Amino acid sequence: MTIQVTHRDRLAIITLNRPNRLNALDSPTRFALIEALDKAGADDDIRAVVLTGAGRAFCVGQDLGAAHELDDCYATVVKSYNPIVIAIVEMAKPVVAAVNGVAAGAGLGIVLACDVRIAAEGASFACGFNQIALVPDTAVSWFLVEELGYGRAFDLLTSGRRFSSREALEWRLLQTVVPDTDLTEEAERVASLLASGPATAIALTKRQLRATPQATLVEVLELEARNQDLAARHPDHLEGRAAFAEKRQPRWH
Ligand code: T3D
Repeated sequence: MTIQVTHRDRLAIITLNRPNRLNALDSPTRFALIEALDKAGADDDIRAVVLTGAGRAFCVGQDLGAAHELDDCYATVVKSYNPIVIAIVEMAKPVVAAVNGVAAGAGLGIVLACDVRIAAEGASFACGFNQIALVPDTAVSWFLVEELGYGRAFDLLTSGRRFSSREALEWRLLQTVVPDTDLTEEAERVASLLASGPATAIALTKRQLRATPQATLVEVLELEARNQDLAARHPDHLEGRAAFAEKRQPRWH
């Protein structure tokens, strides 16, 4: 199984599982990942997802050994890379990247698509694409410019420079860096915390934040108003207010 899924409490833990290929993505692995993400998104018992890699890498992007997949890059990207990004960003649940090792190429894009990014101290990152005369895909261009601005994005992409977890944290590509041995526990702790939160409000917040970069201020104000209306009508809001008034922890639906 190139993608392994385990369920723990209300978490789906999705592991890229080709450790002897540094979790490089071949076509079956990409489609299995899309399926695992879609299933987690549709499963009402799952409230948050952790995405990680087996072995010493998180994911080194396209399996360069599967050369035939590069014959029709447009189809490969549109049919199997883009849907991975879309499955993560459109999932109405938080997705936590637990970056256990090197993330390169599309592997970097997958990390950047996640809502929370936690990395092991020993993990590292590289863009990769230009070094084999390809261009960034898997939304790497979008996320790097969004998060770092044009200049640093251009430098990282064209130089191919490998950068550390510490640098990624400093540049705010990551939320947390932890000792290697603490990664799983920390990622699952953060995911569990999110899973125990008010699911609808968190899902609407995610949708709202994801829409913001493309929208005008006026559009964001309208979206906020509409989502606030939805959230305010949800039983979780009544519970939140009651818990606040009674000075107790809320019990979310
Ligand atoms: O249509 C389409 O498919 C287009 C889509 C493109 C999406 C993409 O993701 S393109 C970008 C593809 N990825 C890369 O270009 C990254 C290539 N790898 C590297 O730059 C380096 O390997 C790393 C920086 C990731 C890690 O370096 P290091 O020093 O830790 O390991 P290494 O020695 O370079 O690699 C170890 C082994 O993994 C090595 O195999 P060997 O010699 O031990 O048999 C290496 O060939 C293999 N490996 C690394 N990356 C890939 C890979 N094998 C297949 N595919 C890879 N992407």
